[in-house]
Amino acid sequence: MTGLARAGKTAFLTSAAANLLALGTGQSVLPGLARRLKGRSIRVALAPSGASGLPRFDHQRHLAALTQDPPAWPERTSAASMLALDVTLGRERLGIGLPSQRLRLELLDYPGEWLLDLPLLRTSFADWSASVLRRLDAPAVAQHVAEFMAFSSALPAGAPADEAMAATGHRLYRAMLHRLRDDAGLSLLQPGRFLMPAPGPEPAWTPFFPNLGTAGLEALLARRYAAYVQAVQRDLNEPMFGNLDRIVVLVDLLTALHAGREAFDDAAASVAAAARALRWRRSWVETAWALGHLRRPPRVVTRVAFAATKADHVADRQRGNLAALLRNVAQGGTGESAEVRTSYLPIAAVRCTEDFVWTLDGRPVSAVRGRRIGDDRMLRSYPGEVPDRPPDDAFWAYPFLQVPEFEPLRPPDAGRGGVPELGLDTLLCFLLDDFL
Ligand SMILES: Nc1nc2c(ncn2[C@@H]2O[C@H](COP(=O)(O)OP(=O)(O)OP(=O)(O)O)[C@@H](O)[C@H]2O)c(=O)[nH]1
Ligand SMILES: [Mg+2]
Repeated sequence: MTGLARAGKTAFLTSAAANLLALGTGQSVLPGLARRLKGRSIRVALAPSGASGLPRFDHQRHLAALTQDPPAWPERTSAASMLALDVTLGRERLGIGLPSQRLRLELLDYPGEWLLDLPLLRTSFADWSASVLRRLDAPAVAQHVAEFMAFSSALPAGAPADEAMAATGHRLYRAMLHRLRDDAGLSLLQPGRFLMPAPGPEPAWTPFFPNLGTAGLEALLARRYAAYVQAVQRDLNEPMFGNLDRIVVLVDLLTALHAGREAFDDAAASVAAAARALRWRRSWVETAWALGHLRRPPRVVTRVAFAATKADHVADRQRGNLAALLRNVAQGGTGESAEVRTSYLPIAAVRCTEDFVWTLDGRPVSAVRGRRIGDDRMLRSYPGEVPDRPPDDAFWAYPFLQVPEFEPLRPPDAGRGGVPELGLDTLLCFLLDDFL
């Protein structure tokens, strides 16, 4: 499961675990999945993450945030983690006497920033530098990139391989990436590990930055870039990424629509890049196996779900457009084929609002209402029309009014009764279809 910063990954895992655990205790949650069980019993238990070197997803702590009074959101996450569930299905009535069916469901919280590193595997340092510097040369980001760009343009073409210079450029570039993400709301930011470092100490080759030149400094930066790309490649061989057989990509398009045209175009470019990376990951992994670079045969990704998150910000009748927008933005996604099934869904893993009809200027509109974090009163919200394709000028004349931070609906029975969701049920049915 992957998604850019703030896309809703932690909320998704917390809700998926809570709802599956509740289903296992006979609560009436996940109705679609329950129907697919056709009367079979289901048991679900949190499993230790086994021999994996990854930190375990702290389900209890995240659920505790949602169930406190008033409910709060889980904290930001700064590393990959793994949630593991053991699922046991009883046999259907006709299968009495047959052994039950068991599944270890491992959900990896894979930072979206790292997904955006995959395209680097096929990009040289010179090409990467040229494309980054071109993108930074836009008026919309000028205020955020000024310091790095001043440094970059002052570098003499024949700069020697100087460690201090590499370190200064790196520091400025990295600070700029943080500003572009946190202040400008951009997401197509590379390399991803500058924003979301891999666990463990920072490797010595880390200090590099995009640069166009021909001399010693350039060669040093290019060598470090190559070492970075090699590390990305090596990780594909790790259980972390090499062993996936289905992928969920979470995308917060509504916030991007609110943030404005530049931020939206950038988010769209990130989703398209991620979808492309997933498309050729298959051929890449297969080639690596054929060439003997992998220790064991690769798993094949059979299902990819693109989910537009926080869909409870808009009313039901707009959510179809939201899914269509995501499909268009992913530009055909991973490509439909016999082996890979792709789906586009609107979801709210942790539902905060209910739909209602609001009369605005004498006309009824489908709106939502919920509590804003830290405010007792109900807030009514109609952010605007969700476009079904990347919006045109007319839309940007009136971008989304608001995407407030809502308070989660209170989960029944301190979370033991599941977490109110929207569309998560459908998504889980899609992912687990063959098992069910
Ligand atoms: N309305 C609504 N808001 C949501 C939902 N899921 C997440 N959010 C909002 O989005 C924020 C980010 O959600 P997280 O689950 O922490 O996102 P993340 O991808 O884990 O974020 P990082 O770990 O910081 O990268 C939350 O704090 C909520 O404000 C949802 O289903 N509905
Ligand atoms: Mg998180």
